[in-house]
Amino acid sequence: MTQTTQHTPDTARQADPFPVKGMDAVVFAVGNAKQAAHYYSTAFGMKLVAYSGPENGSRETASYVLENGSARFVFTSVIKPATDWGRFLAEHVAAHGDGVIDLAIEVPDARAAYAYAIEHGARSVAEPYELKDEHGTVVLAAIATYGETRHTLVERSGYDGPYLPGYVAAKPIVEPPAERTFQAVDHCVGNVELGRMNEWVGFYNKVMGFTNMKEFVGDDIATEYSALMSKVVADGTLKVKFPINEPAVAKKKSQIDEYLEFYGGAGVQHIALNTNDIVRTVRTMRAAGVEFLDTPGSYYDTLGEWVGDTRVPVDTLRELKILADRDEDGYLLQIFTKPVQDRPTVFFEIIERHGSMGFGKGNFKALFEAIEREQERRGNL
Ligand code: TYF
Ligand code: FE
Repeated sequence: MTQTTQHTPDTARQADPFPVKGMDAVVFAVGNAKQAAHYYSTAFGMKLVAYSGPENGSRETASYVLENGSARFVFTSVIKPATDWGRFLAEHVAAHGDGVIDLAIEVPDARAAYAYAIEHGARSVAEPYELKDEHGTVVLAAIATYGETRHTLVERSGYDGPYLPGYVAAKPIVEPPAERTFQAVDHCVGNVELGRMNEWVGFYNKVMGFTNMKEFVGDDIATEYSALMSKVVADGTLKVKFPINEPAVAKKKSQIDEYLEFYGGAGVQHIALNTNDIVRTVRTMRAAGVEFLDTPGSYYDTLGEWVGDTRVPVDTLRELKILADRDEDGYLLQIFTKPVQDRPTVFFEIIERHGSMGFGKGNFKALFEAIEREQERRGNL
């Protein structure tokens, strides 16, 4: 496969202009947060830790906070719109279906991060504000990114509540699996409109000082079979990684076009989750009813020849339809769920990394063919 190489992240940089601690939360606006909390508990093995709703003074919205290691998802739905926020949530769900409204980033200094972003051209969504309760103070601010998505910048050092002021601790909905299904958010991918990928890559370069990672899908591969172009931006420590996809004009309708049509514009396409034991994770999630993309047996017939030895025997990868890829730094194992709502929009990736900091470019052909088989089943190809 042809691959173009770009510069690796600029590690020589003196002072990080936009220091980040990691992802704070992925916030979803959904039609029914109560049932979403149940699905992510029983199917994804996450643990409900905090809640905000009418019982503790939030009459307009209900929000459920679920965690798995450092991965934190928040599911919010509107009960009865009364303010601009409630109307925003209602309209977001009407326009986009269930989707991600916020890729919240934890920063050491939210005011400084916000000021840097605004100075470098970000559009403000919320000026810095404080939330306080008996557990301490959290400083938040928010800037706009692609579509109707935002980045809330969260400064929470010293805060010891279950999530944010306004939330109360909650008990797990079911007993979580004995061993974690995943423990962190690896990367969060955005789909943007045709021709706008470089603009959004430039946005992260300027506004957050993020640099481009070397792996990307260029024109050559795009038109051959993948029907998308992709570049990855990351902070200097690689704790926050944001691939950006745009559709490519190819023989078939792009999977990105299908997303843009059904989501109603740009938005978050997939969230990748790190596991140390992808075999256990996939067995657990499959047993709980999570659907993964299918990979043809022929993929495994030649896999060993080019990927070499991995922790998991090829027969097990074949049984569970797990993909493998190797680069100069090591290898990775990955698998993709089917979309997790009725619209063919948001899905998840499970990834086990052994040295490789790539995104599975060796799998793009097999992966995109699997996605296209699903597109065809939906009548959208
Ligand atoms: O995050 C990535 O870049 C990989 C590859 O529709 C990928 O997971 C890219 C596009 C896509 C599915 C996966
Ligand atoms: Fe990915």
